[in-house]
Amino acid sequence: MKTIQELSDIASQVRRDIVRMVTAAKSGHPGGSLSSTDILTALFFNEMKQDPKTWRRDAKGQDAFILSAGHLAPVYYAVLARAGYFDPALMAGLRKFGSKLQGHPAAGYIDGVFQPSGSLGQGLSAAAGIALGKKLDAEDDTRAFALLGDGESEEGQIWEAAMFAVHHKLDNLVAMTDWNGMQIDGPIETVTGIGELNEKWLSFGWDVIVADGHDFESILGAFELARKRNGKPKMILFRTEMGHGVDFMAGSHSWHGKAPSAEQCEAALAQLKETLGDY
Ligand SMILES: Cc1ncc(C[n+]2csc(CCOP(=O)(O)OP(=O)(O)O)c2C)c(N)n1
Repeated sequence: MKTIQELSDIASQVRRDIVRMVTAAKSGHPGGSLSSTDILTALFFNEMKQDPKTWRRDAKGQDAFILSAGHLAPVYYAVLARAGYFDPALMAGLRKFGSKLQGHPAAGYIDGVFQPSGSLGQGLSAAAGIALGKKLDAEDDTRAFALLGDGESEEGQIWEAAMFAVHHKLDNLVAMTDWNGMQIDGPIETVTGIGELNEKWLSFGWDVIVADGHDFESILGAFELARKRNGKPKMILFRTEMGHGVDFMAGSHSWHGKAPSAEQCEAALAQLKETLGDY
């Protein structure tokens, strides 16, 4: 278990990794990666039962995580690398031809990836399938997690999975939403309003927890609540800020899928503490 300070230090390094990777690739998705950094850092370093040394793609005997919002690959790769799933040097190859780190996660290239993603809306269904499999196998001590975007939640398949998970009483399923209020074309409410997400998930029969996705006490508290099973799948709605940690990216959808220039990269890195060494 990491302390709050340690988690915060790792998250700072992960944010540096994201900025450097996307700058080097000259493309990618920094905004949502930076908004979900604290969530995934806390998840991988303190919450999930998963060990890089014994990781198995069939998810048996360990927790599973599906990045449903597959465009958030930069944060996923950085957290996996820093947690010991693969050599951090691989991060330099993001989006390059032949690299194991494609622009959206591909399964079978690096440990830690159970399911390819990038086509929005599918990952919650995959996580629900894993959770149901664990129930059928009577594997009670491990769970399935999925991270969704709030823009992604405009996809119909999300709500099919929501009904499926309640129907099968998948209380071993923990979904999380990076609720940054932005998506590719602008604020969610101006693209296709999703309204009060908490009311929606509640009305679908889920156990809903709302937390601050940039406060580790709040994130860990939400995970603790989610651990208490009560017969329902859990949705943790994490309030976040697009581009969090880099002042000129913060709060703007324009950084959804755009690479910083070399100068912008330096300016961003200067705002982020280096703790583990750049790859
Ligand atoms: C099925 C599908 N439709 C459209 C896209 C293109 N797309 C990629 S990311 C994105 C917006 C997602 O918004 P959100 O989930 O809020 O992510 P964020 O902007 O916070 O990174 C869209 C429309 C896609 N990847 N898959």
